[in-house]
Amino acid sequence: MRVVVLTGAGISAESGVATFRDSDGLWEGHDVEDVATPEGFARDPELVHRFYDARRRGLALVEPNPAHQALAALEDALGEDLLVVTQNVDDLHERAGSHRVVHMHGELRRARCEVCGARPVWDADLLDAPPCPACGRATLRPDVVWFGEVPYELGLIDRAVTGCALFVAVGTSGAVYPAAGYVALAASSGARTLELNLGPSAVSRYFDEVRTGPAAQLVPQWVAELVG
Ligand code: BV8
Repeated sequence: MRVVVLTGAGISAESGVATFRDSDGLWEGHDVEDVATPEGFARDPELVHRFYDARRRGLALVEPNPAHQALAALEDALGEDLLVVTQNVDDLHERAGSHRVVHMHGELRRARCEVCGARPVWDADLLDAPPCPACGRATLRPDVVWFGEVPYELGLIDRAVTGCALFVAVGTSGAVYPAAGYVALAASSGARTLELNLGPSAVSRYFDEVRTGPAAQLVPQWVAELVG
């Protein structure tokens, strides 16, 4: 059975990674417009680099939680019949052992050259304008999809969502498109839909079934049911 799991910040919350909207609208003390838009980056690149450099460094301080581990175990069982589409830019799915992961909003551990388009794996800071490994220019930005920018792999994701038998959303508020539209696309393509979330989301009404609780409990339970 083909399964697509869409994850959001809530799956990493129990690993200690701040979610996007649970912190009363300010994201680690910053306004979205200032740190997650191309306009904000053009206005104050230093602020944006400091924001992402701190989050990139923060990855070393957190670990995958049982929800990430359960999805990695599910991939062991389902192989190519499972695809994880994540809105998260952390590397916790990969560190838990998942390989079939699509980061539609990019990754903290990659940079992107604004001139040559290279997307090197990147673990250092970007504040001090290091040279692009491919073209040598000091034009690297975080390889993260900001508001107003087109997410990655939309064609691949659309095909996976329209072709799956089961669509599961974990830890996402359903506030950001096109990700929030995938449950409706899955349902219209005949898939069964399940939401695992701490509280109601903006799209809970589109799901056949909604289970409320922390991901570190709900995801292992659901995976155990699925793989029996
Ligand atoms: C695009 C990367 C064009 C940065 C992010 C008006 C109406 C509709 C749409 C729009 C509009 N105006 C503009 C738009 C489009 C816009 C959008 O949707 N805006 C919204 C805010 C209205 N979207 C875009 O701009 C996108 N691009 O549309 O391009 C296009 C599209 C298609 C084809 C051609 C052209 C680009 C959006 C990407 C923005 N970048 N992240 C970074 O991470 O630094 S998005 C940002 O929000 C987050 O990073 C995250 O990825 C995303 C969604 O947040 P969630 O993951 O859901 O997290 P959140 O905090 O919101 O919720 C956490 C949830 O977890 C909660 O429900 C909570 O209850 C739950 N939870 C908490 N703890 C737990 C838990 N659940 C379980 N267990 C727990 N322990």
